[in-house]
Amino acid sequence: MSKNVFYVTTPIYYVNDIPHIGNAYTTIIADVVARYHKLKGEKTFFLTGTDENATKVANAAAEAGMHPQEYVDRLAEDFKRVWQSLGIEYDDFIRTTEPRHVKVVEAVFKRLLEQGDIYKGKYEGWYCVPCETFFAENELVEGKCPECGRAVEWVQEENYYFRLSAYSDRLLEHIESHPEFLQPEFRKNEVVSFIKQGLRDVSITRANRGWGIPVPGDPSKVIYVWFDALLNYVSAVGYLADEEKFSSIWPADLQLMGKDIFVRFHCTFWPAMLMALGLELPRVLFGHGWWSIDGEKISKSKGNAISPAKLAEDLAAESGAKRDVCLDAVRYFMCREVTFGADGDFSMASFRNRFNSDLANDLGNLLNRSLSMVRKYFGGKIPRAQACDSELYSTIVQTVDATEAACDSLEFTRALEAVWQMLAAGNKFLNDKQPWSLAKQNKTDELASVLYSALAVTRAAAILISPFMPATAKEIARQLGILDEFASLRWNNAKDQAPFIPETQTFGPEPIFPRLESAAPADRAEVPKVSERISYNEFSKMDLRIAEVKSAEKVPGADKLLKLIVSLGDEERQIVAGIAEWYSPESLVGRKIVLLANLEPAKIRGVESNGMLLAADVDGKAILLQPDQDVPAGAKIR
Ligand code: ME8
Repeated sequence: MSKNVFYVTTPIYYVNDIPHIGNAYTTIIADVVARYHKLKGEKTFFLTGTDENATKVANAAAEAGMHPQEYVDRLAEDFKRVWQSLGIEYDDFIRTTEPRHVKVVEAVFKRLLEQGDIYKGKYEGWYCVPCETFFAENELVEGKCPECGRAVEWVQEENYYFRLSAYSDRLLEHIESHPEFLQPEFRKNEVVSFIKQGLRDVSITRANRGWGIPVPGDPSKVIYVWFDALLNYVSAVGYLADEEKFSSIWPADLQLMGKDIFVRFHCTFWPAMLMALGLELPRVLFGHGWWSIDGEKISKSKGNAISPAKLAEDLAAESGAKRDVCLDAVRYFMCREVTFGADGDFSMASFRNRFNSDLANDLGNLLNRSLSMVRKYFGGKIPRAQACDSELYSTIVQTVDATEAACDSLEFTRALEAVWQMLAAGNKFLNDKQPWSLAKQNKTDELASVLYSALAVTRAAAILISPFMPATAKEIARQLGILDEFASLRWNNAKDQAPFIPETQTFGPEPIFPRLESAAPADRAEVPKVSERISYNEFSKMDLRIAEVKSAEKVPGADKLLKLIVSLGDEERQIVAGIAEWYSPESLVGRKIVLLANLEPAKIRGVESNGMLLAADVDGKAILLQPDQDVPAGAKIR
């Protein structure tokens, strides 16, 4: 049988603590990728699991006063439970203490020993237990571990070695001839220079202290945890046990991990092991960036690790949204906030802001507005129309293609941005077509077509976001009255031009993401004193207008600034606004704002600004003002 399955993996996590948003990140991304490929109708296999044979796991068990086996059994269940609560749909969960894995590790060890890729030698050197890594003297930084800065131990042992040094040239050749192999590009360079520095053979056994996989025929030693752990990627899919399964799945299409274990382990040691076994190498190894929390490293000792499940629970209690939808908000935030590959920071302020602006506003508003008008004007039944408005339809088609291209190249931020641009186009479409006026003028056919089209955008969005936010997608489908068929829809169904059966009963609208108060009352700064009085004459010098945002983009090199083109009805002009921290450019397009229109022009960071956008200031955060009803651009504010 030949390979016909898209295979994606996460690292197998050490079971020395329960998962935090860092481990959750890799697992969420893998889940998004697997769901995306499934949605495209491909067979997929998504593997995660736990790394249980490490010294640090045994140490954590000792600290908890438990036998290591009892301890890992318990924590592996905790991991499974957390993944389940995060909506992670893995196909298999491998534990390295399972016999199916141990057998493969033993067999591989024996085989590589026989063929000379493993040999016995004396090891003397430094070992870092928390990182489970050997270091040469010159790799230490001030005598400490170069990775984590903690103390290292001097180890003197008769050990078995893996002949890594023999693979340098082949590794470099493979990297060069497979440009997709190591991603992102900037980390590839790190790998190449690491290999070019010269690879040393790796000691792959340690003294047996009662935990780990014993060396076959030499039980005084256990197999080094990384040699053991990396093999999970093949042992889980039938290597040496079920050749048919194995050849339908291996090689992996995408192996995901953090940058901490990219260069040395996954891009050097792992491919060399596979080469020694005569197995194909994975198609892509991706080393993503590191999450911090409020600018600080996530650490057990600081106690700042955020549990994604707890975060969602708190959010559900506060907002009244369903718990699984709140988990989707966490998934959304992590995929949207940072470019995949780069480091990111998790702050509650930016999380809450995305919840309100992207989810409650952009996504929620389009659904709520469209469905409430369907209820008001058509008794809640999908109105009769031939198809989606043709201009809006071409936006949908372009969005599906752009989102697909972005997902294929693992640019999840860009994928979600594309969907949010489509939502903005949907909201703008309603603003432009003014269905409420059509209703007043009894233009029923046109009204039906406008609402049908707006709903078509929400349906397309539901399909495209379903890998990222599965519960939300289903909830949108439920409110649209298409829940039954939704499970059988595929990616390309987002391009259906006549996606609804007219007269289908819709439900709600029920706000999926009720807005959060922007800051907890206790945190709120004092209300500033009202300034000195001015005369009406002075006030009337200010020409305040409603303006509509036509386009928005970041000002290069200025994190806080956005450049907007706004319409005042009969003229368009450019303004610069310091709101980039709180509003994404695409969330603004189509939105009405309040503008001080006769402020003298100024250059801000070299960019011309012709007017000033007004916003409420809450603890230094800008919150835009929006008219209560639809108001034409250019309307005067007095
Ligand atoms: O290294 N930001 O397991 P581990 C982003 N058992 N990702 C993070 C993160 C953070 N702050 N913290 C953790 C091991 N991760 C080995 C792997 S694989 C054969 C063996 C994620 O429990 C990221 O994917 O230390 C990182 O590589 C992984 O968790 C490390 O998990």
